[in-house]
Order: sequence, then structure tokens, then C-alpha cells
Amino acid sequence: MDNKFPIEPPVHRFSDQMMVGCEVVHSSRKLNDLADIFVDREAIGSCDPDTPVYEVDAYMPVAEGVSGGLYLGVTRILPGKVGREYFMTKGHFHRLETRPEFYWGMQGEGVLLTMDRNCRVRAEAMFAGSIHYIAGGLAHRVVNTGNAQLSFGACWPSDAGHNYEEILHAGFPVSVQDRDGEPALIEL
Ligand code: PAN
Ligand code: ZN
Repeated sequence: MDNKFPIEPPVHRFSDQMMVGCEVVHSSRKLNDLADIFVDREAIGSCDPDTPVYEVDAYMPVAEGVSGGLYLGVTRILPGKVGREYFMTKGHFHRLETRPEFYWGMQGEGVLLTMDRNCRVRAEAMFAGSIHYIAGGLAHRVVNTGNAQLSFGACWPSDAGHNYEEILHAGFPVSVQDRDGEPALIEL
């Protein structure tokens, strides 16, 4: 008998912390791209600038800037430190300040830092299964505080956009650092 309505395989799936499927956009950041975000200038100078820090896979089914669409991403942050500061994402505000985002932990251990326009910071523990709602107007950055890769999913509106400049010029007022083998939030 003909099956008029066959069950199709999904267009995308997660496999081994990667996103697999057509039109997945890959990007990566090395220490070289992130030198300005780490506080210990001496330590960054002695690191290999080619050291990989994190990778992102993203499925972006509509053009960037279009309203009403959603993007799905997975970010993998390698374990590592610059001096005592753990590897982390660059961090950003969304260009459209009303646009929120969901993050969820998939593997490893870390901290999600958010910061509002009054520089008020909140730190949430991230682990496999953790769910994080990032309200519009909050800057967000993820820090890998573990000894293994940290991976997390993200879902954000297609018209959110990314504003990295403000984080580069007036970054987060805290840094997550190793103190005797434990992550600690250090005020800058
Ligand atoms: C995420 C981030 C991703 C990489 O998909 O873009 O984790 O972090 P940076 O963009 O700060 O380098 C997201 O927040 N999208 O909006
Ligand atoms: Zn974002």
C-alpha cells in the first residue's frame, strides 16, 4: 500500500554535541579573537594566539534581521584558562534590546553571567539540563569552569542582532576565576 504521508527524518539533529543538518553555519573563536576580554594582560601575552576557545553551530532558517523567525545554536567551549580566568564567550547585548533568548546546558559545567544596563550582574550555574531565560536588554556571557568541554544550546529571535562593541569597551564588572581549584566571582 502506498504511504501518502511518510514520516520524514528531521532536517536537523544534535549528534555528539554538534548540530547536524543542511545549512548549519559554523563559526569558531580563538584566543586571538578574544584577547581583549581577558583581564590578565601578561598571561594573554604568553598564550598561543591560535588556541581554539569555542565553536558555534547555528541553524538560521530565515535571513538575519527578519522579524518573527527563530535561530537555534549550540556552543562548545573548551576547558582552559588565561592566567586564572576561565575560557568564556565574548558576550553581547542583543542589538534589539527587547529580544530575549533561551540557553540550556547540554554538557559540562559553567556559569552564565548576565548584566543589565545598570551593570547589575547575575551568575547562574550551568550544567547538563539547566535552563536559562535571558530577558531582553541583558548582556550574556558563558564561562566554562570545568575540566571538560561545556556545551549549551541557544534559541533567539532572528531580528535580535548582536552588539559586541559595548562589552569590549565597558565589559562585565566581574571575572570568573580559579581560586584554589574552585570557581570564584571576582569584582573588577
Ligand atoms: C549565542 C552566542 C554564542 C557565542 O548563540 O552567539 O554562544 O557567544 P558570543 O556571540 O558572545 O561570541 C547567542 O547568544 N546568540 O544570540
Ligand atoms: Zn544572544
